[in-house]
Amino acid sequence: MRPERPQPTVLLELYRTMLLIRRFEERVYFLFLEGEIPGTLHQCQGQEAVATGVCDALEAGDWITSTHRPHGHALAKGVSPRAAMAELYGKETGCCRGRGGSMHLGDPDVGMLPAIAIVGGGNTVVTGLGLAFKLGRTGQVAACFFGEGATNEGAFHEGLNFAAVQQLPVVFVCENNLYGASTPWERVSLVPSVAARAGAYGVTAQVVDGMDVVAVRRAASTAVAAARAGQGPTLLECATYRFVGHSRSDARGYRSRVEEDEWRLRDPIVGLRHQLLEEGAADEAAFDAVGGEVDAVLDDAVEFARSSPDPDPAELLADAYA
Ligand SMILES: Cc1ncc(C[n+]2csc(CCOP(=O)(O)OP(=O)(O)O)c2C)c(N)n1
Repeated sequence: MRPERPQPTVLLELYRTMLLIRRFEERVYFLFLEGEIPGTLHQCQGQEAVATGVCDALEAGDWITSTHRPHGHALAKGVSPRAAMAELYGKETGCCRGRGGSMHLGDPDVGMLPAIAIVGGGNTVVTGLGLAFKLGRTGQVAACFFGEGATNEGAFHEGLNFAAVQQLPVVFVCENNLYGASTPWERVSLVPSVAARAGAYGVTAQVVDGMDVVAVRRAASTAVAAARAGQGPTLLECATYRFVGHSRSDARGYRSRVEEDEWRLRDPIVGLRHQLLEEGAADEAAFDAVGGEVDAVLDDAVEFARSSPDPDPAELLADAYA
């Protein structure tokens, strides 16, 4: 039986979210190079379908944890572009009042724990969220984004095992983009897939085409439904690729331009656009309208961030616990 295809309005909304993430990242890249945004950046161009598909499968009251590469997760979960941009600028109006910056985006009001940049850090914290939801019988689900590199951290194994044994309402979402910084996956694992590791803990796992937002959303919906029904965690391994370097100072010498070009042909945004045009579900005018809308949102976000106040230095130690 062919899986049911989402309505055109849903597909266009998924397209919009992916485009928002892509254009947010492109803007941020130039603002960083121009010296407007401090620190460093880990960007997610190419990986938009994973954040978008998973977050669309979650309810507003569900939670996510994220990593050093959190911009897409934040926007897909509903952190406002204004608050995300202002956070990158280190402004008081940012979603963490400018204290966190790029690697700590998050907003409890939309169910996103401020991102944890320690690789594998979210994999145990998410079990705490899941345990709280289970004990409180809240009906909520927690999803944890992480890279394949994180699966060589002890925290990945501890988190997965604990969630399995306790049958917690958690979805583990691995974004397997093939490289942990400059290290290829096959150099650090004799097991070819991350999903295979889940079997060791009795966890159901699935490999998903992470360049296909509809496939990700479908797999995530099944996993979220199982978690909500008390059937415990699922691991989704989403096969994806980051089109850019690991961080802003990465010349990508560890992979070939040919490989990059091959993955670019599978761009999730271009792919969905082609499908919608072919099916007659949307026309060029609809895409132009979405593009214009996204650009206006980002113009506003940049303007908001630029004109926002810096945090008050007198409050430097407020909210610091150690
Ligand atoms: C515990 C820990 N070790 C090392 C680092 C430095 N570091 C930051 S990102 C990264 C690579 C992570 O790769 P992966 O988990 O696959 O995520 P991706 O960058 O591909 O999204 C490393 C080693 C860190 N932040 N935390």
